[in-house]
Amino acid sequence: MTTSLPRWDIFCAVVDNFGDIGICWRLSRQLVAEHGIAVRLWVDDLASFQKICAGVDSTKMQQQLQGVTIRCWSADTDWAKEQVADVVIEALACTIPLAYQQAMAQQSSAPLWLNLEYLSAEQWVEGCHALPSPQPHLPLQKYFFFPGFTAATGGLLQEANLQQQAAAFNTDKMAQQAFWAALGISDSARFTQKISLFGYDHQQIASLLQYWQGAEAEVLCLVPEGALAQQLTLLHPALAATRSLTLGALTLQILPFMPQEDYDKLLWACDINFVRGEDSVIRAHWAAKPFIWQIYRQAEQAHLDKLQAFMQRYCVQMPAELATVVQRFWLDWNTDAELADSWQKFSANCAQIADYNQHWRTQLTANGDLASNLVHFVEKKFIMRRNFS
Ligand code: TRH
Repeated sequence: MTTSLPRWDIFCAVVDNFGDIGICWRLSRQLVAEHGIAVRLWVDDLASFQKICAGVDSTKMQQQLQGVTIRCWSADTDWAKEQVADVVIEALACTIPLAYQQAMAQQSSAPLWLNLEYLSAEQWVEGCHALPSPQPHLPLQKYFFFPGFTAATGGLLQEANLQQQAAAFNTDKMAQQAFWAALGISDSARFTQKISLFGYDHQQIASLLQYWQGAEAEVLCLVPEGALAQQLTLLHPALAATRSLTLGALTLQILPFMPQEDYDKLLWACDINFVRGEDSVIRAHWAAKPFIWQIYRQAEQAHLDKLQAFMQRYCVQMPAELATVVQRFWLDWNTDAELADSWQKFSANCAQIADYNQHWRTQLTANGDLASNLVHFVEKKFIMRRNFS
């Protein structure tokens, strides 16, 4: 007897930037590769998708990549012709088309419908994770599934072999050299601090650049193209043409956007990582180097509450003095503050922060990864349904 693979539909609406598609693509690949699930990923912006995955053809309505069926989610999609999946995920607060919702309600066995929520370290998340939410307009329930930093949440996205891959890369000098050479950096060993700088923008970025420029140690600062790279180019117009510039002890280099796998290597290869949004910050956790998070800005400074909640959780087992230093620079990086002074203290404590981050990574890994936690949740719900029908 052949049993068909469970079929999951993941819906991704790209709001802006790359976090939405970054998370959905990572999750889709992992469900296919590690859980043998047939995944259709519906994306409404293939051009953004192509930036993080060069294999995507932005003109195709349907394509297959790394075992995932990628479908262009457009206003013209005829939902009546589409088979409804066994599990339906609406990712990061997107809303799936009403016609598809109605088709779900008409199935003899309704699919399991999940809302994969935004990441937050706030306390209330634990109380809401996995709760059902009845839909007044349809005989269906939707479940909230929250990623998070504790065992009472859905955990964080992490591939099963990621830490082994990172450890292998970190001990393989040839692989590291090849990585730097591919970025056009032939003398990476010359730099005392290699810093990846992925962020939005910062009013006081010049104060940090000036500090690095005048530092005793040689600093290599790698800036992925985007808002922050543009800001640096306004400060140093020569960067527009040369993409690389040396100013005193500082070498600045703008990087082209790279595939997700290579971005992971950048985080492993650097000594300090500035990250942002929702996905790169989690990759920085797994790299376990000192990192600084620039949180996605929200109206009325709502993001600062989320930042505080995360810092409290993250720093809870840190020695108090170290926690003060870390939180000071993180706050300065997320506001308009001048950066040199708090950076100096953060940078001086990097060895201790790196040690702590290893311990923090172990703790988070023990919560299970988000894809596996999702699969277990779904299996449990289907077993319960069978038992009660
Ligand atoms: O791009 P972001 O700012 O995304 C944000 C956040 O997710 C935010 O919460 C969301 O509401 C908003 O988008 C719409 O940052 P984030 O989340 O780190 O996503 C970046 C993705 O891009 C991540 O998957 C890593 C990937 N990436 C590459 O693949 N190559 C690269 O060179 C770089 C720099 C990133």
